[in-house]
Amino acid sequence: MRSVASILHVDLDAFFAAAEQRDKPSLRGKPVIVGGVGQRGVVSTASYEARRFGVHSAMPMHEARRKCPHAAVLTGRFDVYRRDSTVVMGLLRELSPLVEPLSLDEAFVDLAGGGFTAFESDALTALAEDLRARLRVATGGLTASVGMGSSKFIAKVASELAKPDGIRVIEPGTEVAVIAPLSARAIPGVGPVTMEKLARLGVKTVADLQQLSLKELVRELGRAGGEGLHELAFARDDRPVEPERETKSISVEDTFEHDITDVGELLRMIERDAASLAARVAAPGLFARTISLKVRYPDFTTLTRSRTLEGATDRAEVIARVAKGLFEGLELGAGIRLLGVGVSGFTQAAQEALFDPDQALGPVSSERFASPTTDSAAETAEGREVTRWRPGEDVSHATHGAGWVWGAGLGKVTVRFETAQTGPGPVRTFPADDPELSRRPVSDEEAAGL
Ligand code: TTP
Ligand code: MG
Repeated sequence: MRSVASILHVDLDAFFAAAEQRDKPSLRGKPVIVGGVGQRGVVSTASYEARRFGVHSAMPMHEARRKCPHAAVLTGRFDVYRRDSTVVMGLLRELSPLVEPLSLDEAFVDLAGGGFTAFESDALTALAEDLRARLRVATGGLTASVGMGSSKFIAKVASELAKPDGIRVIEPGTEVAVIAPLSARAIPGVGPVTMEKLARLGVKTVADLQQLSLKELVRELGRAGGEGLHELAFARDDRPVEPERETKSISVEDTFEHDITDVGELLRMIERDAASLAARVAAPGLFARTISLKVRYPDFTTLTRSRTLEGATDRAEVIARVAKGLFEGLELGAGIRLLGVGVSGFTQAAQEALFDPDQALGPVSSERFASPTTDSAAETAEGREVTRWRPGEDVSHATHGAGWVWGAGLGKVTVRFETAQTGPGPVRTFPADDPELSRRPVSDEEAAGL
C-alpha cells in the first residue's frame, strides 16, 4: 500500500446520456435514456433526470419506458462516444504515461508515474479541479468525477463518493474507516453471486466483512477469492496501474489439404473458429469491435472482408454471425484453399455488448468489393429500399440543415433541427424516403462540442 494518495480514478457522469444532452440542446435538463430501443433492448445509461424515476443501466428498456414515459429514448452513437473517450484519455496521458482505461469513460492514472510529488489533499484537489475544467472544455461540456487514494480500489471508491460532478480525496490512513459503511459490492470483484454467498454469512457491508475471519471467507469463497476479499476489506490493495494492453488482433485460419466447396462445411468451420476466438478475447476481459474473414482461392487470390460493430463483443454467436454474413455472397468457384476468421479493435468496455447486436453492425469493408453493404436499409413492400432511421442518430436535410432523428415509423421520420452549437431547434416530419434527408457523420469539432 502506498503512503500517499497518488492513484487517481476518473469516471464521466452519465456518459452516453451526457453526450446526447450536449449534442441535442432540447434534451438538456431532461430525462434521457440511451440503449437498445428494440423489443429486447436494454438500458445502457440514463441521465440523472431519468435516474430519479428509477431508471438504471442494464434495466430492460420496456421497464425503463414504463417508469419514465416522458424520457427521450435514443440509440447510442458510438462514434461520438469513442471520440470523446479518446479526448479524455489523451488529457489523462498528459498527467502521466501510466493510464489504465477500464472502459470508454473510466480510467486509473498513476500520478507518481507522472512525476508528481505533492500529494497533500489541497494539491490533489487543485490538480483534479484543473483536470475537470480542461475535460469540460475539451469535450464541449462533459463532466467527470475524480477520486484519489492510495490504491486503485480506494481511488475508485473515492470517485464513486464524489459522483456526480465532484472530487474526493481519501486521506491515507482513513481508508478502512471510509469503506466500512459501504456495501460489500463496492469491493472489486464482488458481484451478485458473491453478494449472495456473503448474505448467507450475514454480510451486507464492508464492516460486516471485516468481522469475518479469513478462515470463514476461504470456506465460503475458496482460497483465492476468500484471501483476496479479506485483503480488500481492510483496504490492502497493491495492484499496479497497468497501461493499455497491446494485443492488436487475434485470428485463426486453416489451410486445407483439398480445396473445399461445401458451404455447410465452411460455415461450421466459421462457427468453430468464432468459438475459439471468443474464448481468447474473453479470457483477458477484452471485447472486439472488428470481425474479419479471410479466404484464399486455389490460385492464391486472397480476399479479406471485415465489418466493424458499433458495439464490441466477446460472444461466439456474434462473431460467428458477423463472419457468416461476410461469407455470404462470396464466390466459391473451384473451392477454397484457406479460411480464416479474425477479431481486432479491442476495448475493455463491456457495456457495448449490451446493445442489441442486430442494430449495432457497421458497414462491411472489403479489399475487393467496391460497394459496401450496410444494414441500415430496409425493404418496403414494393421492394424499394428505404432507410431505417434510428432515434437519436445525426441527419442532415438539404433544405433544413443538421439535426437528429426524433422518431420514425409508419413511413415517416421526425427530425429535430439542432446541434450542440444551436439552441433548441424545431421539429419537422418527412417521408422516411425523403431524398433530401441523409445520415450525417459528425465532424471531429462537433463531436468534441466545439
Ligand atoms: P458508467 O460510468 O457505469 O455509467 P455512467 O457514466 O452512465 O454514469 P455514472 O458514471 O455517472 O454513474 O458507464 C459508462 C457508460 O457505459 C454509460 O454511459 C453507458 C455505458 N454502460 C452500458 O452500456 N451498460 C452498462 O450496464 C453500464 C453500467 C454502462
Ligand atoms: Mg461514468
